[in-house]
Formats: sequence, C-alpha cells, structure tokens
Amino acid sequence: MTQLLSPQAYQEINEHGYFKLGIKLDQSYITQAREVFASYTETDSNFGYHYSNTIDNYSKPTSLSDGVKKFFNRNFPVILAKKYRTNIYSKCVFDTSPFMSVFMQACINRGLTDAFADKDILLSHDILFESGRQDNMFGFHYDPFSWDVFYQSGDDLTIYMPLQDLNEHSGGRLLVEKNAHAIDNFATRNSDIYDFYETCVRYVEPNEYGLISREALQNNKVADHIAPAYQALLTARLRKTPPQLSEMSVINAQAGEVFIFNNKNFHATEPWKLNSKRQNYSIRTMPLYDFGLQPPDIFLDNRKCNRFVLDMKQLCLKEFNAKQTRESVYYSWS
Ligand SMILES: O=C(O)CCC(=O)C(=O)O
Ligand SMILES: [Fe+2]
Repeated sequence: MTQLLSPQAYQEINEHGYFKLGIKLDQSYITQAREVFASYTETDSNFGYHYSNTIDNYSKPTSLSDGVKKFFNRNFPVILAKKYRTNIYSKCVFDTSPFMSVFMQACINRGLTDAFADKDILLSHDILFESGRQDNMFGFHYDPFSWDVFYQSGDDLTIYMPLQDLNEHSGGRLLVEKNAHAIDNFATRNSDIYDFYETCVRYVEPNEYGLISREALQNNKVADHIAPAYQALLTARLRKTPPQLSEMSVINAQAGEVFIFNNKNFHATEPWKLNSKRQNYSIRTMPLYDFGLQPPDIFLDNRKCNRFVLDMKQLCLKEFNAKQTRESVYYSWS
C-alpha cells in the first residue's frame, strides 16, 4: 500500500483505519447525489448478485439438488439475487453512475490526489447505500474477493461520502479496523491473489494481453479446478480472529465530508437511529497490480464497471477499457 498513498494517508489508514482528506462537498453535490439515488428504484438494487454469481455455479454438480441450484443460479440469477436484495439495505446499487465523474472531479479540484502517490488507480464502480431505521446494520465483515468483481487486491480503497451527518445521535456510522497492517494475513493478501492466478493459468491460456478473464474461466470447462482455488483464496483472506470493538475506529462525518478506508480490512456499520433515510455514496478503487487477471467491464447484472482510471500524472479521470488495455498499465504489487 505504500506505493499507492501519500506518506500521511498511508500512516493514518494503517493506524486509525481511515484518512480524512479535508474535503467537504457542499449542498449542491449532496442534492445531485440524492437525485442519482432517486433515479434508481429498489429493484435496481444488485447487491444480491454477489451471491448468485460465483464460480461454483460452473463446476460439476455434486447431487441432483446441487445441479438444480446451479442451473437456476446460472440462468435465472435474479431469483437468488432478489432474496438477498433487501436484507440490509432498502436500496444498494453497484454501478458506474452519472454521479461518479462529477464527484471525482469535485474531489480532484479540492486536493483528493494529494492523498495518493504517483500510481494510476482504477475506479472500479460506485455504490449507493440507502437504508432506514427498520433495516439491519451491516455487521463485522471485510469485502471478500467477489467472483463478479473479479479483479481485486488487498489494497482496494473506498472513497466514502455520507449524504447526512453521521454522529452519535444519528448512529449509522462506519467502524473500521485500526492497525490492520499488523494482522497475520495482511502481508500475503496480494500474493494470495497471484497464487490464484497461477492455478488459473495452468488451465486457461492468457489472452492477447497476457491476462486471464473471469469469462475465460467460466467458459472453458475448467471451473472444477478453479472453484477450489477460489475457495482457498476466500479462506486465506479471512482474519483468524475478528477484531474487538476496541480495535475499531468509529468515524464521525458531516454530510458531504469525504474519507478513505480500505474495504479489505474489517469494517461494520452501527444501527441507524433516525426516522429519515440513511444514504451514503462511495467509490471503490483498485490499484492496477500485475496479478495477470483482467478486470471485467460489466458485473452484477450487467452494470458497467472499471470504466475510469484516476490518472495521477495528469490529475484527471481517464477512460479505461479493461478489454483493450495492454499489460504495460499494470504495475508490480510486490
Ligand atoms: O456504510 C455502509 O452502509 C456500508 C459500508 C460498507 O460495508 C462498505 O463500503 O463496504
Ligand atoms: Fe463492506
């Protein structure tokens, strides 16, 4: 992570679990974000597709009922996805929304890039989280390597902006793990992904850019070999002992205030105490490490992802074509 962040952001994210950029967007941005939230309906929520699309769906069935389950997940993913759609959020949309470039440009104009080093960062997608008092909170978790998101790292950083104040009175604050760099599996989180690639490349030829795509693994009748390697990757990334509450920072933030945390470290949300809606906006970023895996350009029910890069030389957003970009844009993770 040292090669991604400024020394100050690196130190603070390690120590406290998050870094405040000193950026607070004004009401006009909050209004724009709310409009974008309103333009999606609850049925646009695609959180549940994390559950219905996994590599296991493509491996050989172990029983008749397993075969039926896999058939339905492959052909009618919406059934399982719908079951998980609203168990935490009334609306939870992963996409490349029209607000993404507006938000990023506003943050760049206010010094966002000071928090980063000189490496380009993939802006994978944005997420709209909306919930109410009746909804559950998101308990202790780290965001695992999701099959649909596919190209990920141990150093994925989330740029997060609440659309209302988050404090003790409101609840709904984000809790993030402190000192995560000291945990047992931290150092191997990127090499674990490379180990996964090494299994993939035994069964699938890399494409013309020397990369392996999610689709190639699904379509080449190799899923029986890939599924266990994928499961091993998930297990390797799990912390042996989840953190205690005392090992977490609770983040107070005002509406429009922007901060960064690593969503591959443990985090959680508090119960929301108000009758109004809780709405938070975030962008998931991923460093373009040379894992040999190719980022997809659609995910989670065919939404757009991985379409922009934060260009750290020109300090602007640049369009990114995951399917046509040569390996030279990837940089070493080791
Ligand atoms: O703030 C939230 O509701 C969830 C945050 C979270 O889990 C995430 O960004 O990964
Ligand atoms: Fe999360």
